[in-house]
Amino acid sequence: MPKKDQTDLREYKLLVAGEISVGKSGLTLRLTEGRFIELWDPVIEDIYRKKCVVDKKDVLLSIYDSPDGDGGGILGLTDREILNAEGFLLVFSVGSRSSFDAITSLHQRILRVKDTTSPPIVLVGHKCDLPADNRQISTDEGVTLARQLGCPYIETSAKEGINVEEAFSQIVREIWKCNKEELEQDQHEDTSGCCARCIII
Ligand SMILES: Nc1nc2c(ncn2[C@@H]2O[C@H](COP(=O)(O)OP(=O)(O)OP(=O)(O)O)[C@@H](O)[C@H]2O)c(=O)[nH]1
Ligand SMILES: [Mg+2]
Repeated sequence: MPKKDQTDLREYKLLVAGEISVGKSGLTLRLTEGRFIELWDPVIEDIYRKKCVVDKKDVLLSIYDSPDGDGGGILGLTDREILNAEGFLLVFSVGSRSSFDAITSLHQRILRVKDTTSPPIVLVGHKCDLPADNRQISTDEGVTLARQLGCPYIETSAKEGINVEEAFSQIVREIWKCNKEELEQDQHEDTSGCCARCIII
């Protein structure tokens, strides 16, 4: 059987977004390069591509690691970057209350720009390796916010390699779920509209 080339694979465009310094690049680089980089040049913007297997399916992830633009983090994100993405990892650091507080407005902006009520999103509480006294956000708070946003919650660490692949797998599953719901909705509209199945003889 011929080996599957990267070009045959379905590509998933993902955006890793969150406040400045929450660890967006750390998370992305841990997945794509398998290592933790303590100091990363924050001005570098890039798209990383990585072939992964999600639920036994080969997929190609195109990950946009949002750069430290004007003002950094969320402020540097443009509408075009949001529009280009199919799935979103909304990242806060469990060691930073302000990064957690920033998630709600980021979420609202994504809904507005994408003009949809439920785009594929995973809420990520990053730097879960931090010791308990450095934590500002509990797991319960993360779970509660995710419930409000209607998305899954996962805690990750690039430093210790915790749940990194799982976070990216989860966003692919969310994309699958949304696409399936859209397909079912379209099929329903096709069959329920009065003229949808008219046959002119
Ligand atoms: N403890 C801990 N520190 C981390 C982790 N991931 C990243 N960091 C540290 O957090 C700091 C910021 O990491 P980056 O990955 O550059 O964060 P960023 O969100 O890409 O930052 P900007 O691009 O500047 O907005 C660096 O000092 C990293 O070493 C992690 O999983 N655990
Ligand atoms: Mg970065």
